[in-house]
Amino acid sequence: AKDRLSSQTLPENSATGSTSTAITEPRARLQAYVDSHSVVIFSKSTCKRCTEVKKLFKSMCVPYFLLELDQTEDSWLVSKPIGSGVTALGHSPVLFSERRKLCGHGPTLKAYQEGSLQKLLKMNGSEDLPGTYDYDLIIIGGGSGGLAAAKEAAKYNKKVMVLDFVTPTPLGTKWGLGGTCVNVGCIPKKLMHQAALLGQAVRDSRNYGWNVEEKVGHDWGKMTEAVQNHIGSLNWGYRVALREKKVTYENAYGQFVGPHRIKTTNNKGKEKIYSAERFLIATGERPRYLGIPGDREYCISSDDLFSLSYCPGKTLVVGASYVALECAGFLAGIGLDVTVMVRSILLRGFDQDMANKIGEHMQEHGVKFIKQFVPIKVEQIEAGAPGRLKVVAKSTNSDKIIEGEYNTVLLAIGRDACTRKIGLEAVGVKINEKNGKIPVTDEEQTNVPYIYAIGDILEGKPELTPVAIQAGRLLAQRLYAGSTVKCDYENVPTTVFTPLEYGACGLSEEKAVEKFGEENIEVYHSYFWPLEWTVPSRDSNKCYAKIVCNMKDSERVVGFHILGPNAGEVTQGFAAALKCGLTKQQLDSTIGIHPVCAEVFTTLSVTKRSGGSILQAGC
Ligand code: FAD
Ligand code: NA7
Repeated sequence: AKDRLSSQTLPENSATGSTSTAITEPRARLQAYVDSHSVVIFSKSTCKRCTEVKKLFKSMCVPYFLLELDQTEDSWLVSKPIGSGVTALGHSPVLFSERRKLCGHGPTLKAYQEGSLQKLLKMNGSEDLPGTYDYDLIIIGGGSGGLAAAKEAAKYNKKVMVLDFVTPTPLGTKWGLGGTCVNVGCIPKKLMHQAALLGQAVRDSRNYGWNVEEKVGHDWGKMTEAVQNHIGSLNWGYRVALREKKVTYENAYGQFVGPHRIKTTNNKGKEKIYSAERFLIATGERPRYLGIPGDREYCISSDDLFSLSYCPGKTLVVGASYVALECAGFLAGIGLDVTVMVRSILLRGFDQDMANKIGEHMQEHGVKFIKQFVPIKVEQIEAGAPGRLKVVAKSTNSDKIIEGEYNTVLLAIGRDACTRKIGLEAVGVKINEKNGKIPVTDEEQTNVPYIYAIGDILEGKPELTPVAIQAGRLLAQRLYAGSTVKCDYENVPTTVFTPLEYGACGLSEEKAVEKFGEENIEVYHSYFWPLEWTVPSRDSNKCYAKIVCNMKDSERVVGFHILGPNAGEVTQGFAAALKCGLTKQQLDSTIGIHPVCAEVFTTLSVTKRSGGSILQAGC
């Protein structure tokens, strides 16, 4: 990255024509500003280009002295040049750094993109920068976000490297390229959920005339092998895709060691140093542990579950997050004895009406819940695959202690951002010390301008694969293809794959009430009974549809919620409608598809406020 900024000191009084005597005094004043501040911006408050440049300096956290020329007594400056080469103040800002004049808007932005502005401003030890960089972009983390950004940047002929390294779990589980979603998240989770749904389908099939033997067993080993084979093919596909796109992939752990420099360590302990003009942190999260005796020795996390070499048997799931409930759901669905230990509420952050209905449904289908308890000790009674474990737990609202015996204890009590061991202090990237998350601008830039971050490690953003992918792609397009499109983190749809699936987009009822006030919210809702479930005569009036509307804004739909089969498929389409500003009236004028579950949204007529009956008897 070459320094392409021209520089000069403020010229002598060289302005032309009759104004030359008149400007002597203001010129001295301007020169004094330039002399006494390391960065000075002369701007016009109404000028868009000036605003962009001010925003840039703010985002870089570079302090500057600002003179809004249209708001000073030196108003003549707006229409007159202040020196040779310093023109058109009305259309572009004029900048000085260390008494050197920088060119206006365009060149400044370009210099920033190339990194030479940062160098000129001597940011983050940039004096010590390598003359040329090994890579244009080094991405730390080859998961959903990192791989998407790498492939996109490579499209624009950038030299890109991806570092991906999986630190094994306390029990030694590790996996291949692709990150959480592919290896220990969305993919195996959804496939195991499907295994459970098939169990239900086998039972239903008897009512549809299939002669299925009374006892139908499930083979954990076969399921896990098939799931892992699929994951293996995905891992391979990612490697091939990187090679085809000429992205360098290193299976090594990355740690910043200084400005623009990273150290990589492979599984044999071999270290290398690389430099890059820019870096992208996409290191994701890993499961949290309880910090009680026996947790790391005897408990597993979702990182171990999907490749467990033996059937987990009687399982205690600790936590009530979506990961906890999804795992509990499919384990029960394949016939295991499952108990969930809940510290406070189910699915914190999700609509609680929906969360409680999920809990009731799981309970009716055999999942046991121990509420308001937390484990305090896990002991091994007998080693084995699975062995036997004793769990001692304490009530959260009394001194009551309980004990239970399980084959497996699965911890799903949240995930920690992988940001504390990657040398961020060496480059000055700030994290939220409480949760390790990285705050970024709306362009995914950290407080260190040449370092960006995306995915699960971002503060206050949805932790979902498509979000990480979208952010990564758009970032690469902005950095290398002149795009200005930013990632929109609003109205992101999601689905919880519990036995009764839950799809949601927009606000929960609680959040909508908080935001708009209860009196301004109308909630329309209804139970429904999927036609397919009527013949086996199961789960009547368990599925549920709800929309939350803002009465002050033409009953715009601000929250969409569905509990039922294929909730993700249903929610995806409605999410597009919400993005387009869907109103209740538009939903009413939409003709349904019969006979499907989603048609219920075109006929919602009962408001929660009215207390009217919402039970349905079929079509
Ligand atoms: P990740 O995909 O986690 O990738 C980060 C990568 O960086 C990892 O491979 C990690 O090993 C590597 N790494 C970390 N530190 C370093 C380092 N210093 N050097 C080199 N490499 C490093 N999302 C959905 O959208 N739908 C779902 O249904 C869904 N289900 C989920 C189920 C479970 C059980 C879990 C745990 C998550 C689920 N998610 C789901 C969330 C989804 O997996 C994440 O949002 C997504 O993977 C985040 O992508 P990322 O790029 O931020 O990080
Ligand atoms: P969350 O959403 O942070 O949920 C953590 C859950 O675990 C929640 O139910 C907590 O209960 C519970 N928890 C937390 N600490 C404990 C202890 N010490 N004991 C018992 N229970 C506890 O995490 P997720 O697993 O959903 O994962 C977050 C991201 O990972 C998600 O967005 C996906 O991207 C994947 P609480 O409600 O706090 O009482």
